[in-house]
Amino acid sequence: MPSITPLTQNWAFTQIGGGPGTKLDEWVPVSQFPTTVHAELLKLERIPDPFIGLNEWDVQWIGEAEWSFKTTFNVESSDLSPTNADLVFEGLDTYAIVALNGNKILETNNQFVTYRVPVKQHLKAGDNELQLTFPSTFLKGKELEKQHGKLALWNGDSSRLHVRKAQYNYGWDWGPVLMTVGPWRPIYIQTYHTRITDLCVKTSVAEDLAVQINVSFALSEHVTSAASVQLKSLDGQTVIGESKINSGTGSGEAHFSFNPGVLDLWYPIGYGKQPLYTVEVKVSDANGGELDSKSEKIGIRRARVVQDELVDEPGRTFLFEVNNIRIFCGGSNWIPADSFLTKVTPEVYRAWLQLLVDGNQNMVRIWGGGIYEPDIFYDICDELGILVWQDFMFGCGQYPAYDSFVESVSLEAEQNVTRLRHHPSIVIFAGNNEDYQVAESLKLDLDYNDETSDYRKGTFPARYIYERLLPAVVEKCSDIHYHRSSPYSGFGKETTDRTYGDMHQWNVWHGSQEPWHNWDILSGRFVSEFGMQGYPNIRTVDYWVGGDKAERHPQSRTMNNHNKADGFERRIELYLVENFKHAFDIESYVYYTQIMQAETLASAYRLWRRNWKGRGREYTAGALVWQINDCWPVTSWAIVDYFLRPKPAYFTIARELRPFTVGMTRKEKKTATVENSAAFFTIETILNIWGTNNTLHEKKATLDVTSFDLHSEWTDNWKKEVVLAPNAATELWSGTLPGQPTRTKLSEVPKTIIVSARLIDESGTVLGRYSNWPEPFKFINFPGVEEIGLKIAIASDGESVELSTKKPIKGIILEVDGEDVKWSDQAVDLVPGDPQTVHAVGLKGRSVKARYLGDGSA
Ligand code: BMA
Repeated sequence: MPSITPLTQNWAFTQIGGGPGTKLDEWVPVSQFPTTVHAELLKLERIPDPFIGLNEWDVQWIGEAEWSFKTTFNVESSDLSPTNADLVFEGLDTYAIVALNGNKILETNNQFVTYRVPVKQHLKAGDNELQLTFPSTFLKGKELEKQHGKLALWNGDSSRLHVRKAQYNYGWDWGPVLMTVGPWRPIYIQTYHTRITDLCVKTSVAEDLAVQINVSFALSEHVTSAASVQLKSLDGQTVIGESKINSGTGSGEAHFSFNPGVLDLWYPIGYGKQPLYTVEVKVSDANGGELDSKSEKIGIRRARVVQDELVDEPGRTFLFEVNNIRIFCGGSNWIPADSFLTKVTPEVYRAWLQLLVDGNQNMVRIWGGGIYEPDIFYDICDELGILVWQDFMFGCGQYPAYDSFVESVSLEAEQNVTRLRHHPSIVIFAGNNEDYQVAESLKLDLDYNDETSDYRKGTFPARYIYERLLPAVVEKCSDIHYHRSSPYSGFGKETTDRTYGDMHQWNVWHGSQEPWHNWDILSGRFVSEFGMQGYPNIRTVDYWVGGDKAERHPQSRTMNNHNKADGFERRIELYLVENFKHAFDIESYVYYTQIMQAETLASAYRLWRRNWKGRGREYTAGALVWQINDCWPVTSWAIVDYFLRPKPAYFTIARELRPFTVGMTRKEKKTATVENSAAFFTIETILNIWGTNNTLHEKKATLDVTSFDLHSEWTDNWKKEVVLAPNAATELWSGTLPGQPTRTKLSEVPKTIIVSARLIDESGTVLGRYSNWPEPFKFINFPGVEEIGLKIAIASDGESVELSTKKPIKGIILEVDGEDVKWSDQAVDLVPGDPQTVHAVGLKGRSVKARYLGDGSA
């Protein structure tokens, strides 16, 4: 049987070659393995924490220096008896020259590739020395750029386009420039006579849900062997199918067929369970001696990307269907969870993905400027039922397609698709992030009707990769849908077309900087990116301020360094000034930017989920917010910050992704009462109410609508029995806003009417609630804090915070001094007669502070 020996001990590292800024001219033992230079120098306190203040700029020398790692490991002579001995490098960042006992055995140029090197001839019994030398990736990229030409991009140094390294390391509009270097993934020795080199399990599930499983495997050596292929339940106990194979060819196949209902299908969260099976291959020699065994966890599901014509709108759907169920995808974009990836443990991944599920989200997009995440990420998505959109690692650039680049990309794609293809959670591969948008904006050679040219000769050469190389690899190695890019429309349309494919709706924040209230007219068939910035928790701000009181204000140089978005000042203030009377001390700025982000993003999900109107009317089939996480402490579009502290937007989004929700809009309808007159008119305020239900069964409920006048005791309530259609949005009511008389002059200031709508089931449980306020909020003259009468009571369990009020309140954000707590909700909208309880794990009876609009802070 093959044996694997991880090489994790006796590693040391040093800086090579002297030169400016030499800081480490000795061999120093590493603190962990795998590792990277920054992580080690930080542990050694040889560098300041790049996440604090302006320290990022004190460590740039590391990215331009040369580094080396070495270890010695012992080999017993018995270890050398098997026919083969390979050294396997699962991830070297990025360019490395590898020597074993002084013999150069490998030269690498791709951070995303696993390198396997036969080394039997170089190994000796006793001590062996392995040395990895990493020249500067940044300088390598510069050389390649000089050689092959400067190309266009958004974010980072243009030389990044020539380098197969995590692109965000070059800096992004939410991330620092930290050019990591080192052996970032495991290294091990594998000895064997023969081994199973490839185990491929292709599952196809027919429309009637009958299942076909085709297993194929290959051996490294063509030996006469017998193999058994077993399909087992996940616990390995029950053998569901078995096939015996005798072969001398070094490969084998087995096929299993099952009628509908025999096997348990894998469903995304909210639609069923996530059963997993195991396919196990055991190969033995002619005498029955086991040669090797390999198993793969699989989930069986029928996943399709459906692009059907719509009943009554132009274009086509872009929706995900699993096991014949059409899924509204409410989720997020994922970026690498740390600038220093070796710090991201399986526990950290689980915490993030559990947070995503706890936020009622069912999809995560792994964005093209990061990394192909480790197996544990996808294992957890399989387990939790999170659908995965996987980009190939290209982001916002005019990438080259010269032979050596294409060769490296081809290996990278083949390896990563092969590694990822068994995960039921992965439902789409996308060729890149926004590279067609770069091409469109620069008017590069991009004729969407030209499907035949050799694009490598034009100004958008990477089209060859996205339209020839990658689809071929995905087709050959998996049965997962391939999409040329995100965004991509297809059907000859540009990426900004809102009626085909997926789209990145950045005209709120970027582009035309639309008001977020226009999300309804900015929607698309599948909105795979959109966002709004918000400050993180004040504790996170204080982490990067590092105690420097003079810098603890929104306009400081330190704050600036912790917001990388071009023109962020103007954009944040644009949306604040247009909507909120706000204050400028840092605590208030955290509050107002967070409420702004929470409002902006919640309304996007609310308005786009309304477009999911059942079969043939899936006008919008998904919304993936940019971004769920951060890679360092920063102000960005993230809805959860680097320290996994959710921002209020995380909770307002979670409320809009509950199985049942209620939504409302109020729009003014102006009608001229005298022909051609601009002076004589009426203005009615029209209120529309709808409900959504993402379960597969219709839901009966009571729609309970209460309207309040903020400046008097007037209220109005009515109830209506409603039926929410299954897996769709249902329009429930439309009419004039209660309590708001028709106006005839603009000087007649509308009343401040707040409408609270709740969906209540037969047991009295509130399925969903939403309060609709007059906007912009800045126009509202809030009553005094006394009159508002917010009451915060801590229940006897010391962790339940009961909120009640005398007047409607908008945007309550709760806070405690000292250690943070795990809140169950934030940015709460409260109305009289509908108290709400927020759970605060870790509160331990401490008093709770609240900020809200009209709390007197502005
Ligand atoms: C899109 C993303 C990222 C970027 C974000 C915010 O372009 O793909 O590249 O960080 O917008 O600007």
